[in-house]
Amino acid sequence: MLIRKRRGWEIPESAATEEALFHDRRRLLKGVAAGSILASGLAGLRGIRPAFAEDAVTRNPRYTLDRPITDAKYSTTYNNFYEFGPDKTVSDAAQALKTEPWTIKIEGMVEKPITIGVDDLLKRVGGTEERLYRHRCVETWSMAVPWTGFALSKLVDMAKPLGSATYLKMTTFMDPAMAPEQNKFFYPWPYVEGLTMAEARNDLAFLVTGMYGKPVPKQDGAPLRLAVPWKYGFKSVKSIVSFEFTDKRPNTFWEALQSSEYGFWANVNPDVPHPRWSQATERVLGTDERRPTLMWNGYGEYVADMYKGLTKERLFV
Ligand SMILES: Nc1nc2c(c(=O)[nH]1)N[C@H]1C(S)=C(S)[C@@H](COP(=O)(O)O)O[C@H]1N2
Ligand SMILES: [Mo]
Repeated sequence: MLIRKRRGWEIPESAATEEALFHDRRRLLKGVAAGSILASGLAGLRGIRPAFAEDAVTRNPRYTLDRPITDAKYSTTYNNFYEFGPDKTVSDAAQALKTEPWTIKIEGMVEKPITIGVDDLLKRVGGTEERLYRHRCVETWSMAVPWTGFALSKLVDMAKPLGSATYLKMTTFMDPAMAPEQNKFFYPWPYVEGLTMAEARNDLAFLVTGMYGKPVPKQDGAPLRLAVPWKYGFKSVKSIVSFEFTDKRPNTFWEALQSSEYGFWANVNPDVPHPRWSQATERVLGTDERRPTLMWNGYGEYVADMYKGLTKERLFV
């Protein structure tokens, strides 16, 4: 008999049904009243976090791909998540990540700092949408993924940053008992990333809560991670617990480790090699294909204008 091993991010069917029933009772009752079939309603809710189970996620047609979507079996098993280990095979170890409850701080130079649970945050920003994005790791592998989430600009609007704020600093959880690699002193934990305010307000900057129509797996940065697809993958910080508005450029994790190789900007550019390898092409996960890497990872029409005049910055490292 074939017994499929349950992925860490799929909760048992029994639990999903119970939880969905409890949190989504109103929708269910409405459905029953309208004579819809109970069973199909439940199937649709399976494994979906209650906060966004209310509506089916709609795909935003603005973001299209030039390549097939990467099969989930690759993008959920080939990962970078250094809190759980330096290898690509961290998906099992990452199941130690405890995502409930998950509290997020919006702090620093804002009108009114708040602490909010991730489900409440989703309600405050008005729910989620799906976007198809490319992802290009600085190590030259790439993937194409349907993310579910909301524009980072919505969080910025909600936060009401002061005019003096020039950067948004985003920080991953810090819990060495849960993530043993955080005991290693040579890493500058916790993982920190940052964007300018213009970048944080850019339409493309996306906060991810789901992947392939399901909650984002732990190994991919549950329950809330960033996707900034015109930048190398290390900018897309996972499992965020703090958004801090500041007037100081954040000292980001990889830049702190090795600034000559991983800078603050890290915009994708096939013509600017990494000090140790070419960035001209990329290996598409799940295929033998190498494709030419695109300037701004193909997102120039959305982002190139932001960098005009920044001639003194190392925009592509
Ligand atoms: N907190 C944290 N965020 C992180 C990383 C990490 O190690 N820790 N790795 C980064 C890198 S290098 C990449 S390429 C992407 C990988 O995301 P994926 O595993 O979902 O493909 O996450 C980024 N975000
Ligand atoms: Mo990466």
